[in-house]
Amino acid sequence: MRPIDDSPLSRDGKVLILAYDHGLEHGPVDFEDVPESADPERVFDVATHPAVTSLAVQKGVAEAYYPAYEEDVNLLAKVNGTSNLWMGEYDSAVNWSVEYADEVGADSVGFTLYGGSNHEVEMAEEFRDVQEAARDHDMPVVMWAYPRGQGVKNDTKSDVIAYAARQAMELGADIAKVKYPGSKAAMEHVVEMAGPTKVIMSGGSKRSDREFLESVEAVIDAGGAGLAVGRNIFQRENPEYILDALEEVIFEESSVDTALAA
Ligand code: FBP
Repeated sequence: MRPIDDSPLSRDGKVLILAYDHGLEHGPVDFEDVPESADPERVFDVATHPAVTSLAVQKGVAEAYYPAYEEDVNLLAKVNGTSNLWMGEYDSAVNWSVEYADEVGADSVGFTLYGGSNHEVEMAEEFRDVQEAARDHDMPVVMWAYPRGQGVKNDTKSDVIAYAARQAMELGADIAKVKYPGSKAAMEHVVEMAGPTKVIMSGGSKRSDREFLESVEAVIDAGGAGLAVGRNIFQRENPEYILDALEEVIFEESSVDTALAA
């Protein structure tokens, strides 16, 4: 395991990754509510907020926009990803190598593993190559640990999420990004199963400020390291407001009431 505390991915051991690969994963539908969010420049500007420890994007967005932001934004190269235009068992293409991500300026890498998919074995082998290359380049590895596919009946069950976090640890991820298992107690179990691998919550679809922040507070209280979030930031008209509140909850360990009152 590579300690992340001294890496650009974290601030004081905590993590807030702004994820912006939705144009590939979901398509333009995710930009409909706030049309300016289709412009990567707007999201790179948002990523300069001090609460954001890293911005996760795909290769094409990194190549086109990162050169103007390399002084102000830490780059997480999301090395695999796919559209939802096709049908079939869950899988994801590896779109750029760790070596190339390093050339583009990435500080860390991210990889989605669909445990339970009929393609899990091939994906785990691809993850091996990514994880070992990342070690060679001294880059922390974040696994989007998303059990999905024919082998998984319910991907929101806390046992399944705990298994995903454990799988991330056993395969050598430094951070496991998992769905919120529904309660602080369930999250504590997930964190325990991940051992030395840090656990962060996946943001999910847009929710009210309070509901979203309360889930983040529960993650921090349970020993989680933070959050990787996309829609709950860029689908808001005022992303800075929710980032200010997240800064309070994640880095200052303030309550949601304090964060919302600030
Ligand atoms: P969100 O906070 O918007 O959920 O973003 C996190 C993320 O993992 C993105 O990196 C990815 O594009 C998306 O969620 C995948 O969402 P889904 O759960 O629909 O596959």
